[in-house]
Amino acid sequence: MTRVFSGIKPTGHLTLGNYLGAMRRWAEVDQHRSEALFCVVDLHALTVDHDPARVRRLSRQAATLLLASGLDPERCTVFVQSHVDEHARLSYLLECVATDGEMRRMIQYKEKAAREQRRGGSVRLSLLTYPVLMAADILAYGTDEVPVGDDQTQHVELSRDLAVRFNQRYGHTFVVPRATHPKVAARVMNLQDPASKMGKSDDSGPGIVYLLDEPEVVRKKVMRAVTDSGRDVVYDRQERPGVANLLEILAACEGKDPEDLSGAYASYGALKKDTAEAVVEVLRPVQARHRELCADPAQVEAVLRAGAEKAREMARPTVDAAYRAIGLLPA
Ligand code: AQP
Repeated sequence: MTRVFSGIKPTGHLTLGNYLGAMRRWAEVDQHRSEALFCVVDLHALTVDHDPARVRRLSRQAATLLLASGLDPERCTVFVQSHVDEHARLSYLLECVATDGEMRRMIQYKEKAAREQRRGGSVRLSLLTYPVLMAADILAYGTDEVPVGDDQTQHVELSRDLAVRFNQRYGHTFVVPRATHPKVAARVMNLQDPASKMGKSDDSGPGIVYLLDEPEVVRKKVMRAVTDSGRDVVYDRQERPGVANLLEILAACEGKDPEDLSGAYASYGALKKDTAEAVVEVLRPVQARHRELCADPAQVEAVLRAGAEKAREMARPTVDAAYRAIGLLPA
């Protein structure tokens, strides 16, 4: 059976981008057709300046939202990365295979390092090395497929490169994974700045729809989305990025094609109105389930405990094999 792994980092409140680009597919497709693991990758949230209490709070919220979005612990494994030591154990070995040059070429490193410096902060070493930890997250489980948004393509490529390199040097140990992306909304853009991805660690603002935004807030944000100078509704990501973004969001919510939808609208206003309502409807059941789960935090904790135990058992044989293959004495 295909093995699937993916994660979400508690660096902010989860967004519509996270949902349409990743989480929804995990719940609707991946957990039904594969042996799937989904993880709150909390160690990755420590790579930038952070408030410990906030990371704890956001980790709990992310786990709750994963379940609220439809992940079923009977069908898949849901857990928190730091509860499973194998991730960090394997990460060090992979650092011994990765090179300084390939880490510095990571686009997200360049962007985030520049952002930290603009904010007057220092760049943590972990910001440079976290793609290796991400590779460990993936490779520890013998993962075949990594369902992610577009922005993670380079990181999954690195995982592939490290797996191939390790296998060539030390003998076959890792499955070589591949990224999979949704057909539409693989990169949901910021509603106020359609040149930038809707990212949860961006400074909060009217361009980001959060999964827990009230319907009225969602409507306001979508109605105020930046559109383009033209008047007609055409699907053109290069020339009309604002309208294309709305068409993709609407298409993803309704399971349609953005190009087909463009022909159905004569004005930006009508497109925005339908998009706002479609987003409100997609978020409604997630928010309702989230409220129920918040009333029973012990249930979420029990899922995470059981998930970590299962994940540990799944990861340990591969990580132990990697330790032996690279030349370390068995304990
Ligand atoms: N805008 C997006 N459109 C489509 N997919 C997205 N994802 C994130 N944003 C979008 C996908 O959601 C999964 C989890 O994302 P993440 O937690 O790794 O990253 P993030 O939400 O993008 O959070 P940050 O803190 O703002 O991270 P950076 O700055 O690293 O991008 C992934 O599958 C991701 O592709």
